[in-house]
Amino acid sequence: MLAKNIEKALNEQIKIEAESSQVYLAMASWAETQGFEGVASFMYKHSDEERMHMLKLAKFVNERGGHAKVSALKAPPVSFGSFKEMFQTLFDHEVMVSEKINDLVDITLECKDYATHNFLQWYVSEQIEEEALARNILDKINLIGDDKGGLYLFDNDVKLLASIVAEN
Ligand code: OFO
Repeated sequence: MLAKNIEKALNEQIKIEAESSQVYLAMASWAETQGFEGVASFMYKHSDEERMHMLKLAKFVNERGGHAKVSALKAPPVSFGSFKEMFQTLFDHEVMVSEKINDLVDITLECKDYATHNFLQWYVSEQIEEEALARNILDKINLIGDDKGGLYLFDNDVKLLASIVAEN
């Protein structure tokens, strides 16, 4: 059975994952309108993954006798300036999510809720991968700058990355 404070904290994380999905969906749509098919498909997939993270949490909360809440979400931005800014936003967002997951892990230890602690380890590992991926893309785009040819090749690269992410 989940303690009330853990249920509340998990519900806050459910909202964060849902908002992440929305942000990446907005990024996908913006990239698509800019003609960057690879970046768009990467972001659509990333948005789906965040929804999966949200559902995994919701199912866990309900299985443990709590109630997963579906909250109103903050609307994400409509446009993102440049691809460099967009990937910086993505990276910063993932760092924020990692901090929230770490806070959650802290609470489970304080409350000696080892089942939730164990469940959250999946998210801890996932965040290591997501931060590394975002950092990797950001490094690439920082190298390219505003070079149009470079951005075209980058888009193709990211498209490949999206298909690899989809297979896993
Ligand atoms: Fe990208 O974050 Fe979910 O967990």
